[in-house]
Amino acid sequence: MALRGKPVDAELVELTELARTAGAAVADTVVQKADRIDPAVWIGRGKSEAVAERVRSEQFQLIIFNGLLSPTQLRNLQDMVGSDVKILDRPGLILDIFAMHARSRDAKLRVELAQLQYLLPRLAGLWRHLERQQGGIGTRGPGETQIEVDRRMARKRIGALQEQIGRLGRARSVQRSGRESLPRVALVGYTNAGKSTLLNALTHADVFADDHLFSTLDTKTAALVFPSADGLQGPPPRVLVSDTVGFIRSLPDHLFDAFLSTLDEVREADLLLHVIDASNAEFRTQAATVSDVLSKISVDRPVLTVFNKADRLDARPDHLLREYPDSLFISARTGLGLAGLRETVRQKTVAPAAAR
Ligand SMILES: Nc1nc2c(ncn2[C@@H]2O[C@H](COP(=O)(O)OP(=O)(O)OP(=O)(O)O)[C@@H](O)[C@H]2O)c(=O)[nH]1
Ligand SMILES: [Mg+2]
Repeated sequence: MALRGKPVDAELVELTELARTAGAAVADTVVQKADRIDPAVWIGRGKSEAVAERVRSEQFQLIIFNGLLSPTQLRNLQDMVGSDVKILDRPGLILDIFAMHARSRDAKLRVELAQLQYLLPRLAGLWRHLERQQGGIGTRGPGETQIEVDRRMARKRIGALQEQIGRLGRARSVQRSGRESLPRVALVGYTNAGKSTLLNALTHADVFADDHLFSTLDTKTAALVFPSADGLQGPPPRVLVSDTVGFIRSLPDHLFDAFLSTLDEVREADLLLHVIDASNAEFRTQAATVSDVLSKISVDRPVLTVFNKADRLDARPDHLLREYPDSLFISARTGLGLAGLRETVRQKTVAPAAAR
């Protein structure tokens, strides 16, 4: 893995987590001082040569760069390490994880769209590569034509995907409007904060949760049923709770755009639960990333801040209470604080409706 500038440890931890989620074992990490950057290769010239040398001698299979490589940088680096070593930048790595975790047709279409848009400007590099392998006079002409063919096909496919995704989105919105008019709650938060675990704990939905980044690409909605108050007639009050795709710092633009409409649930929610992993040293940066995304997509819904994974801390730190006075402290895993959370959600959703 290659990082640039003065990376905080957290950035290294996160990149390692991403690599692990994608199935890579990290053999070594290289950090480049910010003042020695050669724009042609993203890191320093000397460092890039040293990396290429080590990659060859130790037969590493993959290099991951913690940033966005331009198509030219990618090509230059690829030329240095040779064609059998895979080079990924951070967006490429995240795209790969999304591709791995996409299950539904909808998620698969979205990931394919983002991948094609990411690949389109990089196609020329891929082809140059093949030409070089084949070598020889006469291979260039067909190669160049092939790039044009590929680009045209990619653009056509992008158009078709956008259309299909648009259609699915409209169908979903019709479906949503046909749902019972129950209050809606959406779980938002940084990837791995525990949103899916919390959805399961609150609603007994059977949503997949695990210790990998971006486990959830398909948002699931389930009902949270409150016990009926004594003496009240009729069905017990309920709200609909939706899981969402996790956020991450510098999410690739194409992915952001492709998954944007899945956040409609968030835009239309009556209440957002912002789930924060209290045990993560970087929780403040993570929470800020989430708030930034929410304001970027102009979500202006009431937010309840929920610090999760309390079981990993000894006690609720006083400073958190001061910094986030209205927040709750819970553990989706052990159930700690869930009764209080349910009651707060009830007060902020069904209780006002009943009082009307
Ligand atoms: N110790 C502890 N671990 C938890 C708690 N809640 C969730 N986890 C763990 O944190 C990891 C991530 O949980 P998920 O529910 O998949 O997180 P998520 O926010 O849905 O993640 P993405 O879908 O990847 O964005 C899993 O290994 C959970 O078991 C908790 O309260 N305490
Ligand atoms: Mg999840």
